[in-house]
Amino acid sequence: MENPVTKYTELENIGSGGFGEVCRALDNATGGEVAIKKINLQGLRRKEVTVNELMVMKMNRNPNLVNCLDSYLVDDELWLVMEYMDGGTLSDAIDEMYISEYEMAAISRECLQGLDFLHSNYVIHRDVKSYNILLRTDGSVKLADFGLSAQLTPEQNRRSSVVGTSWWMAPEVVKGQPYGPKVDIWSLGIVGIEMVERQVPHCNESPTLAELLIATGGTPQLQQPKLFSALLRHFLSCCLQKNEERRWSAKELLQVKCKGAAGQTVSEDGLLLHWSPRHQMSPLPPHLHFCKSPFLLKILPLPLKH
Ligand code: 3AM
Repeated sequence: MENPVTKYTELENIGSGGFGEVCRALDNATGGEVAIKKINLQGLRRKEVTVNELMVMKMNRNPNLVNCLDSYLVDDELWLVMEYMDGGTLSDAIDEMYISEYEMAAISRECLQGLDFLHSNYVIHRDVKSYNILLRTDGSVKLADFGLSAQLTPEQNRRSSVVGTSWWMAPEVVKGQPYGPKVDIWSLGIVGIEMVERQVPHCNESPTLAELLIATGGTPQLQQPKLFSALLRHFLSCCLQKNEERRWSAKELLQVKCKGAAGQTVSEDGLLLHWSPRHQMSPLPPHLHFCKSPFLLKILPLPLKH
């Protein structure tokens, strides 16, 4: 019933897309920053996707998901008022700075916590990619954009529609086979390759060819695996198992005691906390070394959008 136009002061447009636009705004009552996604509701498909996004955001609150604070219908637009993530997307971070293995482990762990929460609530995100992982300069990492997510039930726990962004899609998705929550783990493995190599496999191919290569190819490999620690390689191989049954779940990746590929025993804190910061990708242009400090949670000390 409130009027969002008087409740918030819009500061700047921070992005736009087929859906409409996202702006940064101030909540006049609290003085806090928010992001407002204004979604144009014209067109039936957009309405379904939007309602989906709103429902999933409202029903699934977690520190590793971008939370919806409010929603309004303003003329032909749905306004989603969300937590403002001042560090931009992980994709921006990959383009603009060097991410050490240590930071990569922390980012992956935060994403896995968000995915574990979604999967425990029978939700598949279905569009995990670096553009949909948002960062805040206090070190928070959150999954965003739930427009393509699917709500499962204990009885009906598989889907088969080919949905997502081609380069991050799991083999069972591109093949149109029934699939479950582990498609998000594959996509997170591709994000892992992105963080390490600064590009996804088949990045120069068209979406159709990329999907064909995912369906017919083997497990995606690092171009220079020896530059990285055994634990990082092991983590990627756990995520990028073509056979869904052999692919690890979010819970397993976070909790299960395991042995690293090179025989290191990993304690019960889990695999992710134990990547060694000593093994870092070194051949990078000097200007990218400015934020190399390997602190675990304060991962992004510098504003990214300059
Ligand atoms: O266009 P770019 O990639 O710069 O990061 C999101 C994207 O930025 C940003 O809006 C653009 C279109 O999606 N965005 C989305 N949700 C956001 C949020 N909650 C957000 N930025 C900050 N906080």
